[in-house]
Amino acid sequence: MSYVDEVINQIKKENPSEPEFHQTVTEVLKSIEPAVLEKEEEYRRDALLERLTNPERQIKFRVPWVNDEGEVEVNTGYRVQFNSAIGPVKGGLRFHPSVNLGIIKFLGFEQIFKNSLTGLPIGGAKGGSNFDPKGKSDREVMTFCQNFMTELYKYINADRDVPAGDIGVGAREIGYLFGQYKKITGQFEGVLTGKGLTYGGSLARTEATGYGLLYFTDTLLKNEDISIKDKDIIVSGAGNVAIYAIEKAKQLGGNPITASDSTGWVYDPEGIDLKLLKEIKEVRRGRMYDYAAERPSAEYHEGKGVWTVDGDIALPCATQNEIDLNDAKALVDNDVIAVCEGANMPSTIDATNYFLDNDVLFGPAKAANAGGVAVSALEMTQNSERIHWTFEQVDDMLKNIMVNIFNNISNAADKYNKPKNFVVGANIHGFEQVADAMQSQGIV
Ligand code: NDP
Ligand code: 2IT
Repeated sequence: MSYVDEVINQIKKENPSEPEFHQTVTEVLKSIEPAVLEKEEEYRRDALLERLTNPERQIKFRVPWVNDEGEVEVNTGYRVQFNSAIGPVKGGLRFHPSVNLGIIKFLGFEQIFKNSLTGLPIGGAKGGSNFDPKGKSDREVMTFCQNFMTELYKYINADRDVPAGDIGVGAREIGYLFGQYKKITGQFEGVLTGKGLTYGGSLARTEATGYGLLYFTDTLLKNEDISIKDKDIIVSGAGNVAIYAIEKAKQLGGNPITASDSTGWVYDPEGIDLKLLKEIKEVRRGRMYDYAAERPSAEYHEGKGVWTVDGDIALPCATQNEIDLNDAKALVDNDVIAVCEGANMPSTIDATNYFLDNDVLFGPAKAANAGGVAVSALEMTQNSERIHWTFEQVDDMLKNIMVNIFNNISNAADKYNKPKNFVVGANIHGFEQVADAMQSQGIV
């Protein structure tokens, strides 16, 4: 049995009931196998893959809080500090009822390679809670965030671990978390990113993941002499990533025609009305059916199905495994040209392989959505220097980072005789830097 297969089997055995974690470990290790083979003796001797797939530290804690009715509720909090070989660990916090240890481990493992691809000095981590912010009052969200931070603050600081947002954690939650960290520690420091602009946040962080996704997609298409202009774009999600993907897609001349949430999706052939979408999602915290009710050109569909829409480019921006093999087949039947992942691991392994086998240009999440964490790292830099850069400065750096990521993963794919297989390219390029740093630092 190959070294990679041994480690995958071991991970499955030692971490039962964590299917998403198994999925990412299998996807990453299988695709880096050619690079591992080149140094197999050394890696086996030093148990490199065993160390890589075991988090440095995982913290699980109870978060009791009192709701508006005066009742006590108890949620579970997590922080998995996966790998600090190339820098202080960094990654978002997810608040969603589906959160469990396996989900946080899958996200933390992906984050190691994504952060490495940015070229910036950040290790990989992820955290969150099964708390559901939906339907909660601002006061309840604040109380929860304060109680969450009352435990988490013990394990983080600006040079150790710097959390940020993810599903269910946006500017409001980051503000409450930051306030509580400062109250407990007395330190005003860049311990979180995605902060408000008046207290250390970076311009363009809100937009960064969606904008970065489009800079990546544009670069990928240009490399094939394809223009994004006038292309119909199918977007899923209607949160932070989806909204700013739609915004940048429009600025580049594309035509985003769908958006979705967990209740349903809209098809709007005239192009998504961004102002209305922002008003409903960012201000009112409403649902996609509210959008359809106010937009005569939009059709509303309950449940799943957004991938059946005929479009040229697909940008999944909601959640993991939202594109399965049947969805991939529907997209390929409709001659989709490119699929670039805004969400983390939105395609199942079968769906990914189907895209690759059918010559769809496929931009994997850890490359395509790295713009968010990249600008988070730029926020850390600004905080350390106690300065603010302009929107244009940050946006230009983001563009460069996304173009570099594309070039680096494309070169890595070529080097291993898998041209245009950006899954292999991203995993190998991300892995090589982390592996080198780990080997240099000894058995730790
Ligand atoms: P938000 O919470 O802002 O938005 C999430 C969107 O996806 C909402 O429209 C939500 O619908 C929908 N969604 C979430 N879970 C599900 C589900 N289980 N089924 C169907 N729809 C769902 O999160 P973000 O936009 O920040 O994150 C979206 C994705 O992008 C995630 O995979 C995240 O990990 C990834 N990501 C985020 C980055 C960031 O900077 N924020 C950076 C890189 C990746 P509803 O409101 O109904 O739940
Ligand atoms: O998945 C991700 O890269 C994020 N949620 C952003 C992490 C960050 O630290 O900005």
